[in-house]
Amino acid sequence: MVKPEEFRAALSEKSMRPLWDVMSNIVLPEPAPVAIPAIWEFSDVAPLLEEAGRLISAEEAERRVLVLENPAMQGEVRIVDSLYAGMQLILPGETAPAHRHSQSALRFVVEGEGAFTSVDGERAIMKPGDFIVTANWRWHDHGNETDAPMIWLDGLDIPIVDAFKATFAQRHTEMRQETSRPSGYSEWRHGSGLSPVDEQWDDLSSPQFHYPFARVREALTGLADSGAPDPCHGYRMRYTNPSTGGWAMPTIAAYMTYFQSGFSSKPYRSTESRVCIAVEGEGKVCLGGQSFVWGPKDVFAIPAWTEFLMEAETDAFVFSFSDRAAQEKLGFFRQVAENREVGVS
Ligand code: GTQ
Repeated sequence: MVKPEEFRAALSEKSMRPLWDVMSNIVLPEPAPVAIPAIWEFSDVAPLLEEAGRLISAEEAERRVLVLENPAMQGEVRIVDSLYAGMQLILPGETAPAHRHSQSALRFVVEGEGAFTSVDGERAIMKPGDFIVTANWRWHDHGNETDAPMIWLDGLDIPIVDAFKATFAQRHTEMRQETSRPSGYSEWRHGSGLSPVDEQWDDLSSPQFHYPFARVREALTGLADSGAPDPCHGYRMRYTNPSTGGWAMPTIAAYMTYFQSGFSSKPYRSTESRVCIAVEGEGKVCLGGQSFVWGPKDVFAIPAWTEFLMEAETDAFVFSFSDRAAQEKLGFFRQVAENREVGVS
């Protein structure tokens, strides 16, 4: 009989391996993310972004972005296992040149007002708290014709696309694409509870690509005046694709949450890997037993299956995005609220 080591060596030589050696590392009883809970305080990010503004132009960099990289995944260019996030700066007079790629992107506006991101021929004029979708393979460029810097958080599904090795990217021949519709056009067509008669929207991303904060804020504060918060989520709503009622993006789920001062959540965890950014207000989040204090513009990462507890010290709005949209489509998504699995008897 062949010795076990010799057998393993013979297998290795022929690019094989016994499953029984590795089974328990790959088919796990529950999620074991590589990413760890982490926070990026805006007071740390802002001066470094300013420095980046002196070092390189948006045009030279193509995108002047500081990647928020999970401390447990250095070199992996991601904030959690399945998602990328970065803080993008565009200075007055600059253009981030037009390109397109297989990855879907979202922008969440952090600072500045009036710069634009153009998607597929339409400009979204950005204000703090706005959520903007850049559907995959759509031409997009960013420009700042105001006299103040503009900063936003980018969220992309880069690690998801990479898992499939399905990526393509292209530079446009022009720095800025031509606009073919006025700003606001998509919102007029899809953002008021109306839809164009007989339109068959077959893109996987939302036809309403700009979701201004003002309307979201009004909705959430109105709801808070009208009923009790969810014990785990506070007043939490998801951004929807008005043509389907589903998520605004095919892979990435996006939410806005309102917490009233003094709110303290019950424990929650899910298989989604999540990125949060505080818009207004202050609070604390306990992530897998570790406590983080957050304030406006701070970003924090909640890896998959990490139990978390939120506390709001003041009234607060927190935007978040996760890989839930992809997970639901693939049948992976699970959540546990107040120690009970949701949707499972
Ligand atoms: O603005 O198109 O943070 O293509 C990373 C890749 C931003 C963008 C990022 C990108 C973009």
